[in-house]
Amino acid sequence: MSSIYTRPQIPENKVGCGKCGYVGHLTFQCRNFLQANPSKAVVLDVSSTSSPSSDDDNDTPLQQLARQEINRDKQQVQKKDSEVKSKKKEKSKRKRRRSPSTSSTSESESESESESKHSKRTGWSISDNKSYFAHGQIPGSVHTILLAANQITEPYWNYNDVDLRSLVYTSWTFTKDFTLSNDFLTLTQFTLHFDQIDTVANITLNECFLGRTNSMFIPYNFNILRSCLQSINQLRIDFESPVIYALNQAKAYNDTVPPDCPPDVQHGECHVQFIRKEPCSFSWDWGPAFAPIGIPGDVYLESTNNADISIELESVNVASYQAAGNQWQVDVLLSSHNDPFECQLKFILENTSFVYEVTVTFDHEISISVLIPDENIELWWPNGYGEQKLYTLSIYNKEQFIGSRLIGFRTVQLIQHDYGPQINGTSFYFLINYQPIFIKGSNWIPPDAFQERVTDTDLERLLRSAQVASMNMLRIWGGGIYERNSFYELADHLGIMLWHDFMFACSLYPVDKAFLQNVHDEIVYQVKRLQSHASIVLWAGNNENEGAVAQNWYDIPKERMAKVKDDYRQLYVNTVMAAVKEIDKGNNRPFVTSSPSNGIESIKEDYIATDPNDSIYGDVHFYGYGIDSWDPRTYPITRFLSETGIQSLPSLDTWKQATSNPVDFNFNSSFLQHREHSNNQLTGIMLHIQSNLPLPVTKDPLKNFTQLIYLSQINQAMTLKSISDVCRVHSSENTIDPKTSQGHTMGLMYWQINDIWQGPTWSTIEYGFRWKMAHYYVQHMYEPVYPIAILTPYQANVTDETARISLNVVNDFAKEISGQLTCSIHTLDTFAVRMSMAYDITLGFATLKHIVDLPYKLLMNRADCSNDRQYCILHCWLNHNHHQVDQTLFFTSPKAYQLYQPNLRIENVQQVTPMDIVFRISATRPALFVWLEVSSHISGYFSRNGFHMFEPVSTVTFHSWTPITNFTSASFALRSNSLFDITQP
Ligand code: BMA
Repeated sequence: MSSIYTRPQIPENKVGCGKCGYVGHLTFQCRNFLQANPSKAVVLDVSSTSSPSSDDDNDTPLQQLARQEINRDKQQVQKKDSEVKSKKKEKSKRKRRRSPSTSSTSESESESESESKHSKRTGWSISDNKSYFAHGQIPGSVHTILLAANQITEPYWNYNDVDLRSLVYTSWTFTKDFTLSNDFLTLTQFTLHFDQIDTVANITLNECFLGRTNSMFIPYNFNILRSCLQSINQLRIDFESPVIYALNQAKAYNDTVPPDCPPDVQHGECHVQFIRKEPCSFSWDWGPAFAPIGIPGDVYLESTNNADISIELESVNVASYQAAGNQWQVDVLLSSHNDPFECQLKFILENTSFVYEVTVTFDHEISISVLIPDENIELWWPNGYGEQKLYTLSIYNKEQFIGSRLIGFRTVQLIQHDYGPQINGTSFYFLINYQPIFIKGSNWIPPDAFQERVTDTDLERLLRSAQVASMNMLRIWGGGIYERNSFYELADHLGIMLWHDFMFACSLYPVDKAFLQNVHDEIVYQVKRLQSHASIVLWAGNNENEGAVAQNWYDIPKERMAKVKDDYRQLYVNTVMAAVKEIDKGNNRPFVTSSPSNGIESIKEDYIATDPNDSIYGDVHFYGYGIDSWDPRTYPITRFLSETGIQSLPSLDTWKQATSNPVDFNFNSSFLQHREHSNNQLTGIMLHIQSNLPLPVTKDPLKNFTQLIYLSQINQAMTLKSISDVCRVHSSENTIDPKTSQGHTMGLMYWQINDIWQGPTWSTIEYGFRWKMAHYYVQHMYEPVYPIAILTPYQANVTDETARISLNVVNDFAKEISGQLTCSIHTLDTFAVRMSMAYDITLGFATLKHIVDLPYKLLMNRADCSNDRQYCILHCWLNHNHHQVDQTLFFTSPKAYQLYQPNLRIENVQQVTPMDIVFRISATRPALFVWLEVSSHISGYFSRNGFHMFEPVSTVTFHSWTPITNFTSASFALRSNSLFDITQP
């Protein structure tokens, strides 16, 4: 197998639909039908997990959260119960809508389908009309259906990402045979509904051509003539190759739209900007190009009587808080296919006394502003700042239930103010419920190349991993997908705010009429679907495209730049932003055109700032690969750092999910290079390791590989910690340097929390949910009350009279805290402390407090470290409210330290709850970067990991995601190592 990948030649004669293939915006064409409330339906296939608009609550995140005893008080739990009940109510309504009633039963297959989920999902056939034919189930795609039918091996196995590529260079036909009852067929209107279809396909039912799809980001509804339906039917979906479609669209376009292709190292596909499909499905610098073809969502056929009155709930938006009246304006959008009629609407905020009734004349669409007094509600707060109170708003027409949404009440302001005449730039921070929030977060990418493989449990594990690491925001990055409803519900419940990009990334885009209309429909649909979520606090037009235009990443000739800039504004200002403003009214959700951007300064510069990455405006993306990433001086001091990070390798257990070939388990293997999708990163990882850490000396290749994995993870962990410390220590307005105007950093979202597959990437959680060392460091560096120790200059010489160690504490809590900070100087040969100092501290809300500047030379003298500074380490403990947070400051790189055998031992391993294992770890000498691992079949996380031991005993808990049955120490297979092991053969 070669690691050099050459993009296969696509045969020229395989021409897709070309420019004329676009047949309009079907969602709008069928709009009234979409809103109809049909009395009969045949569910062709329904997923409770994969559809973006699936409301099935068999296994809702709510219930999972309840089951897993998330820390909520009793009242909150009761609230959830009532939410679940209210969801059930909506579900039962939907059931009535989509399932055949007993009296109007369709025949055999469709009847049993509507009753049994499993059978519902089966019964599809797929074929490329050449080599493959398989039966399968929906939600599914070519790859996952062929895998289940044993016709291909696991797509993530080995080099399958390229070996299976030809699967998406060809067209595929999906068919489904089904029967319909006479009763079903007696109604007057019929609609075929796809929640999601990926992506370009012609839809035919029996002999009738229904229409065409060309966006995975909008649902499709097709009106069906009665004459097209029979008792025995066949639905046929002819998919085009997305790769060939994109190529043909690019060819037919009257301009070049760079970049044509991703860099070769990504083994990817070209022209992804010409298809409204997950951009990273054509490859990214951390992910494969599977370019899936299939149906990731629900498909169903509905029949209804045109004359029946029906009202659909389109969207709910907590639009604004009216301070003058102490009330909240909640906009509710309803629609109906019926001719104008009068109705009595009732709005109930469940579990409160709030009810609002109004009589209106309904003419197809109506927007009602419901005013809810403050006294009826409690606020929704981000994680760490208070509870996530959520309320179900139910809407009725007389006594008939129309729909409900789970909403939260919070105000959002993005504050961009001047600092006065002496300071340049503007601030960039979030006020939630009028309180400034320091944003601690990360960037989110799709958790799998095949959406149908992602379960709600998977999403919950990832989002819980963010929550327990004190994160309060994730950025849904613009190269991925709009996630399914349950993702946003989880974020609402966990207090994870979302910075939501629209799905445009790292590219110019076409701006022809059809493309812009498609984008408009997408934004309208997605904003309506998502705007009820309290967690979404900001929309962003795209990822990095302002920067791409402003700084001419694609070497566009000067004379073409004006057109490129106009096109940029046409897409993100006149189309995306205009659609958002049309739907998301009020003032509770700011919009920025790009990330990074200079915020209001970008607007002043007609949406394309000279340098959209300017550190004194808006948000910044920063990657500094050629420098010592542990050195805080490496990092710009920004107002808000929305992307930054460094790669590491996933664990050996994770690699074993992708290969079993022993030669692959090598840092220089072809396989590793194949999975590295970013130029020179592997060399970079090695250089970074060499700058700060000892290199393995073992001759055992597997041990060497495992140790390099460990070292790469230490490097990533320490890098993120340095970045975070720089951000948090500049989090106050007082830190602004009058010379540079830099300071007042109010947020960090490192790149990236999760992985799409097994590879060397920037993620802190591996594919399969294992936390890398960096995620433990994130959990630590995002502690709400956190001590920071910085030596200036970095790694100062011990004779430097000017060098200082500054001790600082940040408090994110919405209350004053007091406690004690104790700092000791340690060496690695003994647990005996050389010297200690303690400070009583009191901190107000959201404060950064500088505790003391210690003269470094004097301190080193006193601690007797002057001659052997490389053996001394500062270790601090902050005790507050029965909670301890530590902080370690190396005076030089760990590779310079003499390491001693710490004789780590694991003792007293005990299962204390079905999911928690507690144990003690002991050492005879201090140990650095103590790393704990358990058997690969157990998935969960430790209470701490990658830590330093400055005491002989430490107690650690392992929290498993699922109950561990038949627990034994042997099956748990707990093991530990530390930096000392690297120095051993
Ligand atoms: C940023 C992101 C991604 C990319 C990451 C790592 O620029 O927006 O496009 O994957 O850097 O290179």
